[in-house]
Amino acid sequence: MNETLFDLQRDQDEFAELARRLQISRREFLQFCTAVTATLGLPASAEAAVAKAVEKAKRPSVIWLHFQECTGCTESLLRAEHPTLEKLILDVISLDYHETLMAAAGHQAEAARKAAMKANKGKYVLVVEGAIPLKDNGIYCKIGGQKAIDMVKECAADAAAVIAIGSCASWGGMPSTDPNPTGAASAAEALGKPVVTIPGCPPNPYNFLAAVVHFLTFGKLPAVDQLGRPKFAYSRLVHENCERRAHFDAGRFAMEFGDPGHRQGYCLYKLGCKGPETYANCPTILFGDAGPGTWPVGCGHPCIGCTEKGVGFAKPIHQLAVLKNVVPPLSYPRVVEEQGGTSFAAAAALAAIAGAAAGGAAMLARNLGRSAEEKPAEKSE
Ligand code: FSX
Ligand code: SF4
Ligand code: F3S
Repeated sequence: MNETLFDLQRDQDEFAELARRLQISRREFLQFCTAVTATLGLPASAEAAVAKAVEKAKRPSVIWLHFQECTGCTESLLRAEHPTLEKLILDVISLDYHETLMAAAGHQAEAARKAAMKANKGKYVLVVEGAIPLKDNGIYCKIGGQKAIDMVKECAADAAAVIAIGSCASWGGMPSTDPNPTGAASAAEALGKPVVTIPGCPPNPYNFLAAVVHFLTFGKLPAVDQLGRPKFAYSRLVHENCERRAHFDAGRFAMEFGDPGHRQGYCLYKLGCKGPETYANCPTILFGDAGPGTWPVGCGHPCIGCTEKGVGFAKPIHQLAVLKNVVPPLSYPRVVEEQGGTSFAAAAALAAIAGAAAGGAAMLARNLGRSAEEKPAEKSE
């Protein structure tokens, strides 16, 4: 542990207040800071700054709007198995308006929103959950008699930052599925300017929390890609970190749900897994703080590409994914056909056609041997 963290650990009085609020031990708190620092892709030396920010920074006022969605984003934040997660989230932000959680209703709720906006003008963080219908002048979603499009514009005008949480607010998500009868659109489209997006249906609560902690620690939201997604969470394909990737590389695939390959944890590509074209950190940070295997592929279901515009809710579940940056499977043995007819030279030629390097061809030869030895997944009778 570095010196600054050691200092922090000695700072018993200050920590006692935090421990009382969160009902967690110092050990749990430091573990949390380590996890968030790692999720953000920051060096271990940043842990102390993260710990200090969470412990002492003034909690930013957050106004959280709900539009066309299922409230799964909020549920995933609050229903984590481990009770400290939602406590931490509610501790690091001052949630001044949230229709699911606030006790107020009707005019009282709207008055609370306006009061929070006025008191924190230019400083509050606006979180948008759900898509915003733009068709027919936006009449398909109203809150307190106000159209969603008008409310989001009003709230964004004086916000310090806007975060679109979930795929609905990030790119339209499920409500925008063809034929999109309400013209459901993203927060960025509705506002006509880019916003930070945390896609996923639901999104991973740690990604939201890590983005907020970054804001607390450095006074700004994290670096994003061209779609507004924080790079710390969305710069790698699901396929790159998937625990079944070795099976993909070796040509071992589940062909049907419940077949021998599926039961042995083989790759789900041929069941339509969209991991090869979906950017998200699900396999590395998992979901719900509930232990190993708690993500779609870990549970035996193909990734449906829920974070990715044009994939989730757009492509049929069992359609094969586009392979974005891996050697196409043509260079691997085909598991449903008889093997052994392909000579090494022919396989190497295939690999070359596919753009594989010489090392790739050697790997291919190894994979060919392994697959032939290990008898591939067979179709269930
Ligand atoms: Fe639901 Fe959120 Fe999906 Fe959408 O999540 S989990 S439909 S992304 O806006 O509530
Ligand atoms: Fe994992 Fe899906 Fe890639 Fe297979 S295709 S390795 S199951 S992400
Ligand atoms: Fe979504 Fe795929 Fe992750 S379905 S939760 S992006 S594994």
